[in-house]
Amino acid sequence: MDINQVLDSLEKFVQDSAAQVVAWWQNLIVWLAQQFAAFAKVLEGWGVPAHKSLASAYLIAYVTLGVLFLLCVWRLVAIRRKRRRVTAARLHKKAESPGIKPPASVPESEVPAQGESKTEAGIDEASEPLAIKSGEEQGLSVYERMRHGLAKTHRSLFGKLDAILGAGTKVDSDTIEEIEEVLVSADFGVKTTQKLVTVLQDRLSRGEMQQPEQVRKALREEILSILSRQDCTRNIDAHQPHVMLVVGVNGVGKTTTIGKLAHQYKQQGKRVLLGAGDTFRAAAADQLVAWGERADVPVVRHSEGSDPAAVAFDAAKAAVAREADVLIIDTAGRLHTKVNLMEEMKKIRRVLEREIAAAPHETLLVLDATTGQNALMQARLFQEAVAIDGIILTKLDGTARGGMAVAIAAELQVPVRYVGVGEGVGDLRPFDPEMFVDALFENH
Ligand SMILES: Nc1nc2c(ncn2[C@@H]2O[C@H](COP(=O)(O)OP(=O)(O)OP(=O)(O)O)[C@@H](O)[C@H]2O)c(=O)[nH]1
Ligand SMILES: [Mg+2]
Repeated sequence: MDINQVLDSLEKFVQDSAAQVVAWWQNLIVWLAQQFAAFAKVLEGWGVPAHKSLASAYLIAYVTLGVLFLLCVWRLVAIRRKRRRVTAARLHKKAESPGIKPPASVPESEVPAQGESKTEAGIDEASEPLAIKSGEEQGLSVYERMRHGLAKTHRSLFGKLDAILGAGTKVDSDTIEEIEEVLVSADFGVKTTQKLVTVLQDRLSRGEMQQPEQVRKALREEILSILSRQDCTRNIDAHQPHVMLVVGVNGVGKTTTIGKLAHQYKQQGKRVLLGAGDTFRAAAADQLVAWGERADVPVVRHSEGSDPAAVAFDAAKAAVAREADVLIIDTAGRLHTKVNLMEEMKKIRRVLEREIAAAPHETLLVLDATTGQNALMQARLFQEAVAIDGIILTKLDGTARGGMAVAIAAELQVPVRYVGVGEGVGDLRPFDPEMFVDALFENH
């Protein structure tokens, strides 16, 4: 077969195919014309004038097809939006899952090392530099500082709730399921989330919650009610000196918090004394002395490796002798000896009690909010060993896990007394549930 023959057969094939396609289209057009003519006849039967029946048939067919096309597009967009929301919530939950490591006991080997908490908080949080300037130094109001500190949680919680509760959303059990995922990812804890979800489901079944705005309102109300169950205030004038023992695992922010507290009490005109009960390393006492200098308050310290209970004894004696209004004792999160940390805490408490009636008047547990559910675990352990009067939740500014405050209030029955929202001296705020919820829910 030569090239001409090949070209001829190719040409024939193309011609045949084109003829077939043309014939197919002709048949289709003829068939459609027949259908339209038949439809026009039907319309005539319904009283449409003969000269308008064909045009009416075309018009009805086009309008019907147009509506069907628009319905399909709308449905596809709705499915895509829903899928994106669910995937985003799942990814967030995965990214923020705390990786709970239940310690059997708290001594040395099992207490997380300083800095570990930041790693557990996730790459995002750890890599973000912490604010060094306090809100006060930036000239922000108390509420603005709280808002500023809770910005990450607000963005995460509010952003996701917004995606779920967009305008025109039909509130149903799927919506509540999606909210459940968001709450768990913001570290409200499984138990607390369950409580909140049950309230939402009840309201939904009673028909009280049909609009997205009603869901937000119900959630806000319920969170506020959980947070308001405990009395967060404390009178420090009942005893003189009022003795505060600050405990918590290492790196959570005990020393920094004591520095901030000393500054606040000093500003209020109180005579403050600090006790450097963390004798684990010399730098710990140096750090407290630096805060003491900053707040202009004296510090009782011993050398590295000495008995923390001896520091507590000397500090208590000095507080009485100097007629201090407030004595705050720092403690170590881990020990150089194999002595159980909790036994050491009990010993410090016994010494204080012997020297000053009913002391310590407050034992405050410092928890790092960035560690999520691990912090709850630590709280339970400390609670079992020493009576905890209040919680100080630090580093709320560096995390999207602000839900921790709600989980603590709901699950530990211990009030959150203060929240740390930055490293600056003014970045420790007495915990105000109303302000906290506003900072979480109000549009920033
Ligand atoms: N962003 C932020 N950082 C904080 C906050 N509170 C403490 N920190 C930082 O957390 C780190 C550890 O704080 P420390 O006060 O040394 O913690 P600690 O519990 O005394 O640690 P140990 O003495 O090792 O047991 C420091 O870099 C503090 O500046 C807070 O509320 N927000
Ligand atoms: Mg310290």
